[in-house]
Amino acid sequence: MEIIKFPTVLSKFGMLSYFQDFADYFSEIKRIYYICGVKKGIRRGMHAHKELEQITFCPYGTIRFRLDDGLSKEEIILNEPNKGLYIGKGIWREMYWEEDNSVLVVAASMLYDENDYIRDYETFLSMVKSGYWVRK
Ligand code: T46
Repeated sequence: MEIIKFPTVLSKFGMLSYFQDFADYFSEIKRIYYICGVKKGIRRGMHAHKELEQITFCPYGTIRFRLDDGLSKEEIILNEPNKGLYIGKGIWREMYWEEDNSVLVVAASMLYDENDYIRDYETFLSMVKSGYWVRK
């Protein structure tokens, strides 16, 4: 997990943020998806990924992430358009919509693959214990 501050250009016409140098995180963006039309109070996520790595940001609204590597838990609030969050493999995530219609954009290192999901928390914990992921 890492917070990323996107370079931002401010002018009287508004704010432009960009992110182009992602080689420190993963080699290629294979997929971009976004989640919108979500009401305040909704929780999404509740899964981990075997291999997928992602960079995510919230260009509009407020979304709270609860991240869990199986040993410790951390909460991150995404509420600024130029604040990104890198989520590595093997991290259990839950996302809480703190404002109606908050938007989540995600750049992903792999194509969509349901087999990469771990949707059962006990299975996730047993994979952590077995050393499935080498933690940095
Ligand atoms: C993640 C968090 C941050 C697809 O068909 N293609 C896709 O690229 C994605 C991401 C999802 N789907 C399907 C799979 C489900 O039938 O869309 C449905 C909703 O997916 P899910 O319940 O996994 O959505 P979230 O919001 O719980 O999780 C998503 C991503 O799936 C996940 O990788 O890390 O956002």
